[in-house]
Amino acid sequence: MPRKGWTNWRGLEASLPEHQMRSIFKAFDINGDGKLSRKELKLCLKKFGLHFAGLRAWDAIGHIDADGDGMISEDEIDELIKYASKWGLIVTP
Ligand SMILES: [Ca+2]
Ligand SMILES: [Ca+2]
Repeated sequence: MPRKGWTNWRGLEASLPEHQMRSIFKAFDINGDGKLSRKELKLCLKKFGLHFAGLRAWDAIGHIDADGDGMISEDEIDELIKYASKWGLIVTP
């Protein structure tokens, strides 16, 4: 898991390249099933220093989860990365 540059990041005037954002999301697949559950996403958003991580995770999955399994699969991570801008996380190409 990457340790530098984002651990204490609060989303203020900070940005992450897309590939790094993706690897962070993947690192939070704690049970290794290849998908992010709401619980895993919540932990990830907390790590980003976001408030209301649980609500945000709920909201994001509601919008992004295309196949309705309640989790963010690898395909859906692309949408999650786009969604991150709504939380003030700046993603650069
Ligand atoms: Ca998982
Ligand atoms: Ca899904």
